[in-house]
Amino acid sequence: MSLTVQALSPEPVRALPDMGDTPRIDGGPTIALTYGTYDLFHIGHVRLFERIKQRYDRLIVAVSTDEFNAIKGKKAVVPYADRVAMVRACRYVDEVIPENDWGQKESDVLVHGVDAVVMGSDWTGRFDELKSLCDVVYLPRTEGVSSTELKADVVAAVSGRA
Ligand code: C2G
Repeated sequence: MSLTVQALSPEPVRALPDMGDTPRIDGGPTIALTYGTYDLFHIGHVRLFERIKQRYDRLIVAVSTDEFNAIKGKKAVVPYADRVAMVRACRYVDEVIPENDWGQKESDVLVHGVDAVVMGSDWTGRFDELKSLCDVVYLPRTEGVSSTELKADVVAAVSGRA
């Protein structure tokens, strides 16, 4: 009877679903990735980052460029460079990358060794195609605040309707 040693194929390293505090098999920091425009940076954005960092060791934030927002049919009040600076200044954020198109997510996950893509609940289901590569987590939005509402409040205030 000959004993042959068969090389085991290395399993992809990633954390268990939504239990971000579970250490990675390679012992490295667990990594989360999230996407957004972050226009008129507000408490809803901060609370999302805070909750992600309660679950994962590192947070990478992909900020939509002005060109990509045009593709999304959105126009941010705050220019891209300033939105990046404000997101980067948030203590929960470890790295900022640009979001240039809808199709970059799979390569972002692979290039950055992401354990989980985390989005607010208004995106529920829309990132599920990534589940073959990493965990996909949707967290409840912070109620009562949004960039759109803030814009409407400013317009109302300026036009004396507030
Ligand atoms: N968010 C939240 N609570 C709010 C407002 C926003 O948790 N009150 C979350 C959203 O759910 C999202 C993130 O903050 O996960 C960023 O929101 P937006 O800046 O509005 O992002 P959006 O323009 O929807 O871009 O490819 C995905 C897109 O880039 C998402």
